[in-house]
Amino acid sequence: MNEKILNLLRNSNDYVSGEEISHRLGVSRQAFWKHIQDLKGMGYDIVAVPHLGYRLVSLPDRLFSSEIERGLDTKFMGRKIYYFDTASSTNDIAMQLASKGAPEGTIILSESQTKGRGRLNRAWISPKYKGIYLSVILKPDILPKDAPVLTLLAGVSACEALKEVCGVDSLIKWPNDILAQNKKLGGILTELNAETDEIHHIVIGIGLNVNNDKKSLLPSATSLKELGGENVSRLKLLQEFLRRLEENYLVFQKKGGAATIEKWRRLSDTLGRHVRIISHKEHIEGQALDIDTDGGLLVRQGSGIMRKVMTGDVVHCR
Ligand code: BT5
Repeated sequence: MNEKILNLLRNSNDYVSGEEISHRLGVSRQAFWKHIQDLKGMGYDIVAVPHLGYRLVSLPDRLFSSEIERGLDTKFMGRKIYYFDTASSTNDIAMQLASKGAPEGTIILSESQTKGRGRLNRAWISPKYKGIYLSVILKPDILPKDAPVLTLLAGVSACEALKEVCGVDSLIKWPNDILAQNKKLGGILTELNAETDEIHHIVIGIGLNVNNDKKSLLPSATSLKELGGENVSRLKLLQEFLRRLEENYLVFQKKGGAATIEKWRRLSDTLGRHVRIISHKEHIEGQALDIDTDGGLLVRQGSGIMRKVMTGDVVHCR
């Protein structure tokens, strides 16, 4: 009923009388009034003027599923939404839901995370209502060894959405950092449930700093608000990201990863640089030459030997 009331208010540029709404929706005046209080409690700014009625002045800065669904034209990406005000980690919830059969394209969103994670269990700082903390369930018909391309695909989709909605030029530091002005704007955490030759499901987690104030950010981090000086609609950015993710993923499913990798090369901040790659196994230093078809980074060491790196933290040396 809340949604129906909202739709009526949205579709009117003027005040709508409470009596008319109650009548049209077949609810009592008292029940209608309760719904209005409910919506106000959710942050919808609804003004009531005696003899004129009700008017929707502004929407809350929340990623409610009903708001996301409006205007989202994807086929399956974000068609099933789990929304939380606070969650431990959206990736953990997504892994559980996927194991229970949640369909491809299901998304899990939270306004804040108490145990937001990066790779190797590092913390992802997730202040309430400031960023986008999203996990997407995918079930691609690919071998587990090719899954890293999906991290690249998510990064490309994020950069495309950032450009489209905010006009921000962002770059990707291999494999999963979204950078703007050399600072970390977002990160991607891809997790799989797979056997040797079969993927059951993949969860792509993405965290983006949107309306964070400078003082609440790590020195190595930035946010869209810091970059542009004003608040950004998380809702529009999220919708565009889902749209781009679906578009790129459909191409990937049909034709393989070549198009993703081509786009990634153009958005890469790593290729051509002298890099140091730190993994639990070893440190490798050399020139980042290219990206392989499975998403691995090809590095030429000082000795001339070519190495392919599948995981690790990259330091851009120069
Ligand atoms: C990442 O890991 O960059 C992946 C982050 C993925 C977060 C999303 S949020 C939704 C979903 N649910 C989750 O639980 N996770 C995903 P990594 O490359 O390991 O980088 C982690 C490092 O980034 C930390 O050790 C910090 O140095 C830094 N960091 C932490 N929070 C940050 C933030 N909000 N902005 C920029 N840098 C941050």
